[in-house]
Amino acid sequence: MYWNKPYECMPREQLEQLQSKRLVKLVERLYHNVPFYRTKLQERGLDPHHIKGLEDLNRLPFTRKTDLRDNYPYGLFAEPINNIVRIHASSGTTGKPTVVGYTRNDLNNWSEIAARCLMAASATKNSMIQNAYGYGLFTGGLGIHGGAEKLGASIIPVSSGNTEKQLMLMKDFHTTHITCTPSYALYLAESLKTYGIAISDLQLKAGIFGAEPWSEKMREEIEKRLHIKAYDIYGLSEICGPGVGIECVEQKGMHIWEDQFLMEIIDPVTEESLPLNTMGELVITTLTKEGIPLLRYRTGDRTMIMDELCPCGRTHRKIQRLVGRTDDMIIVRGVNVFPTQIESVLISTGHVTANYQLIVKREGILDKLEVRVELNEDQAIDSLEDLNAIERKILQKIHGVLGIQVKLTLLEPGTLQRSEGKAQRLIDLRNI
Ligand code: DLL
Repeated sequence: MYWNKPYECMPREQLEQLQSKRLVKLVERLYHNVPFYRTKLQERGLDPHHIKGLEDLNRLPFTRKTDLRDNYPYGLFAEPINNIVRIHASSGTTGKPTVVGYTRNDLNNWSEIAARCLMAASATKNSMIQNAYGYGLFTGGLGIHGGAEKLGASIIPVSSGNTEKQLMLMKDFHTTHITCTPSYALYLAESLKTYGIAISDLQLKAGIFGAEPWSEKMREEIEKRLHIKAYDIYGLSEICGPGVGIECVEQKGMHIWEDQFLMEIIDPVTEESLPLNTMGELVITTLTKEGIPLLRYRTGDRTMIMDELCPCGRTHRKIQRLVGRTDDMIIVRGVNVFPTQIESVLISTGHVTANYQLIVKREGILDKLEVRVELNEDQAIDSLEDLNAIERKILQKIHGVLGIQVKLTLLEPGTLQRSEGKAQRLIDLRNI
């Protein structure tokens, strides 16, 4: 089912014409309204009439997260502040947050795509959506909220945290859809037993999970434990929060709403554009944003644009499930690994949970990795030999699949701290 069929199923030729037209207008506006972009374009000898359409995309400059920081707080805004009706910000681990501003039209467009997402992930006007993404400067809560209201579904704006209350509401309010991070979804599943709630007490049908990398194995785990369909949703605050893209019922890649976002995949080192079906860094140009439109924003997210028509009928291209962020990549003896790859292997052994943490240290020029993971609750261990055997088996599997040697620490169930939002999987002690 579609929220906006004419747009979601627009023939590709027409979609690309629309993108071209919007790109030309965008460059014109940025040139006139944002000194940062005017300078960048002038440095390349460009003014707006040089940009005729998609074919000129390659000539345009990239934007990086540091550009937002350097122009903190409002330097990249393309509208006067009195036209900005909402501010969001993402808190980096260090320093100043990245600040974004939305005009009234931006909020309308955002709720439009969030509504498309919710519907693509099986929600309808009749759904009861429990929104456990954080409300506040983080875009998760209010982004989903706007979409659900537009859709006409019933929304429970519970925000993140307070697990006991989440489960009580889920049961008493007959929640059909839950929205939160995948790691928190797993924690909710784990906590059912603690609070004496049975799956049969719930009417949950689906979950819409994103904001952090997760693996296909993690999806299987969540679906199995909560008896739901788990859909992957993508977004980032610099571009507009949740709703940039979503999986449809096919659950094979996320459609990116290409009438609003122009995507490219580049080689993060050479910055060259890469063809479809090739892994690289996702770069996004916002085509409709007024408050803070961005040209060729380097997301740092690793994925590929899939070259295939989706049976669901949507014509907007899909990206593959995100492997992770370029900055989360660990190089262990020359092998590049992402936390999600380790997650997949761990879950597939059947002995441990998806509660894990990776600790990476640098010794000389080598990264050393410690994998800390909790054993399954029902894992029978009668002796030290049993434990050693499990450890050997997991280490072999990690080596077999990923080709890396790690230190493995098996923990009692419930040892690692649970997160209510984004889980911190990687503890990087490398100081680089
Ligand atoms: O996490 C927005 C969001 C909220 C998305 C709710 C989905 C659901 P930021 O805090 O700015 O915004 O973080 C954005 O999170 O660049 C990715 O690295 C990561 N991320 C977001 N969605 C996914 C996903 C929100 N589905 C950063 N899979 C992005 C993997 C994701 N990583």
